[in-house]
Amino acid sequence: MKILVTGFDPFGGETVNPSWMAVEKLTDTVPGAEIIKRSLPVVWFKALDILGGYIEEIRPDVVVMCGQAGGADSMRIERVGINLCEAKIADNEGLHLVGDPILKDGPNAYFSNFPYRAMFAAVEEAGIAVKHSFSAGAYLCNHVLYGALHLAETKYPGMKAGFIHVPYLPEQTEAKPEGTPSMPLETIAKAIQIMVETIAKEA
Ligand code: PCA
Repeated sequence: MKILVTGFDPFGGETVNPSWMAVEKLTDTVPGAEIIKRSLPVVWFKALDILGGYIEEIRPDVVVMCGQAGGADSMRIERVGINLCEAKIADNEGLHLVGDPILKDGPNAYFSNFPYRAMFAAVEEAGIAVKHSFSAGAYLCNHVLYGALHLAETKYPGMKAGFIHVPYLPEQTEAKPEGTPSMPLETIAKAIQIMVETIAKEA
């Protein structure tokens, strides 16, 4: 089995993105699967084009995309991608979208189809905070989740996909309001590693 795992570039004034830092730390193989790691730009439609290119080249069985959710106090397993581009901030190339569809005439939403329940249980068992989430927002993380699930539906039958949101690193919260939650990089990386190992067993 091949599992493609992605993280994002830094965005929104941050100098790092814990999602890519954690993905980079994953092992290259787990029992039953090869892990292929790639980063994606925080740029509307370009991120999807690049992801589509990786999928075409690698032909993964499962796509696990990861991104930063500033303010989250746990790992978040995203269960839904919606057909909407709407954000308070522009992307990394200055494009600001408010209310555009990702795909004109596309379905309103897709559900993640990676083995989220087993992934949740395995991370919880390891003592790491994790939640199911029913909105990945409407910025780039939702964008690639919806896009990957649409590709699975229309072009790569049987491919599974889903999204994992991760908290800030402690160092990112130093200049932010007191109480802004964070998680150490090692913990985030361990949680993603456990989820990927679970996918290799379950998917
Ligand atoms: N988080 C953003 C986009 C890139 C990232 O890491 C999001 O939640 O949409």
